[in-house]
Amino acid sequence: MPFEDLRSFLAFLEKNGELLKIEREIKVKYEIAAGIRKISNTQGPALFFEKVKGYDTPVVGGVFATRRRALLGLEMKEETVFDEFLRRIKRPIKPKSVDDGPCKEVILEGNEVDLLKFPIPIYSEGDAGPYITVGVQVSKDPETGSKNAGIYRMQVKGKNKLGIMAHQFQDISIQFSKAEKRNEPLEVATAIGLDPVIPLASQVKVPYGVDELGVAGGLREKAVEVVKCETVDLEVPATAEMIIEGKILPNIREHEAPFGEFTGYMGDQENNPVVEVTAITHREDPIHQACLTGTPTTENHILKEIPYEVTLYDDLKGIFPEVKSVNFSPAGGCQLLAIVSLKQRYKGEAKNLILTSLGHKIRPKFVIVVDDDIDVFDHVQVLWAIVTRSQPVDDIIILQGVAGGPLDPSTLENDVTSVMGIDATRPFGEPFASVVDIPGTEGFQLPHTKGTKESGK
Ligand SMILES: Cc1cc2nc3c(=O)[nH]c(=O)nc-3n(C[C@H](O)[C@H](O)[C@H](O)COP(=O)(O)O)c2cc1C
Ligand SMILES: [Mn+2]
Repeated sequence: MPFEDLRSFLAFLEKNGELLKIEREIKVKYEIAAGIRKISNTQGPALFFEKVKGYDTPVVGGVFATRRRALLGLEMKEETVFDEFLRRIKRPIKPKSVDDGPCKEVILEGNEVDLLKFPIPIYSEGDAGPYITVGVQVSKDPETGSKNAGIYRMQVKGKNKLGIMAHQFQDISIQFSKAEKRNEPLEVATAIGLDPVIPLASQVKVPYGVDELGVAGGLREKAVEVVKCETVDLEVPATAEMIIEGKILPNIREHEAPFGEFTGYMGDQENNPVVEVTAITHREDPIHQACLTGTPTTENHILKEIPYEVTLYDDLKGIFPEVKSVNFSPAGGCQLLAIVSLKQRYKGEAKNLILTSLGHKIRPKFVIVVDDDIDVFDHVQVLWAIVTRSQPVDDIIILQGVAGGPLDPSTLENDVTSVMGIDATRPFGEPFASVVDIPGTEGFQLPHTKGTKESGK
């Protein structure tokens, strides 16, 4: 049975030694983030900050800081997660409308709206302010009504004002540009503190127009229950800890960021849209969920890893049926570097795969294709394949002026990048040196040593 909400998942984590309660008073500025950074570096437990100085609401952080916990949230095992995740996202289940839900226990509208009452952390040195980093934004296409859910960070700018940063090629940006052309705001509701499957499902790169909450239903094998908002025409997960309703205002841009980004660098100040908050609804005793972004590996990366890998794999599979596996390395922020293994069927297929991958919705900057005997998750094997199976002059594709590279500090122009593909497969259909093999390695018997299972002691 899937977890119904964040708190049931937290209870499960605590029981299994995966959540640590911190009773002492913690500061909202840097200290929450420092705790999450520490456990991210050590693969430690999620942290529940019971007392945040100056606030009544507790904060949980680092829920997704380890792949182990992402798997626990999905209720899947490492060995089968790829296949199971893929199977389930193929069978989306539409959200189910319900009349009421815990996210409505407290309803604040008009003058009662005050974001500053909540312990929204300041994460990294130099950040422009407090940030909501793991809210799932729900919104609708103003023309077709198709729904979307994604995670786009928001800077708290006042009691009822937020800045929002969505890359121009994200689905919510397509919706917003349609609204803006009509000089209309785009309604948006941000759900914070959700059952763990929803944030992971929001990262599946389905085509524009496909509702990620339906993907979440498929992944949980049970519909996400949704409830109508108070001030906007949207439906949100009913068991959320908190919902922020609002609208992105047309034709307004204000300073947003710097912010410690998923690339591991401080991003520059940008001009980004502004959200006017129209209502906040929450549980009687809400929990704020914090999520760290920064140098790899953080929960930002873990949240994207499996969904991005499975999506690219699935989209490639229809064109390249012998694609074997995909890795989005945390080294590339789980976005900018894709490693794909393929059993080539004909000469040049790996290069076709590079071109398709570089044009994918995820927009990697580097794509490496290796043969199917290489483990894409083992970077020594991958580098070995590059070094020994590719000739730079024949096997490297470089293109300039491609839209992509979001937040990549090496780009000279925002969101415009050069991209590179490396074909590290052996030349197709030609004789090639055989890999060194030592017969009998697997079956070689080591003498039994004290304490090993075989010794029987
Ligand atoms: C923790 C976290 C924070 C994210 N923040 C942003 C962000 O601020 N802006 C953005 O464009 N994408 C951000 N993303 C990535 C998007 O959520 C992701 O690309 C998603 O698939 C977008 O959905 P869409 O394809 O429906 O637009 C974030 C992802 C995670 C896991
Ligand atoms: Mn989408």
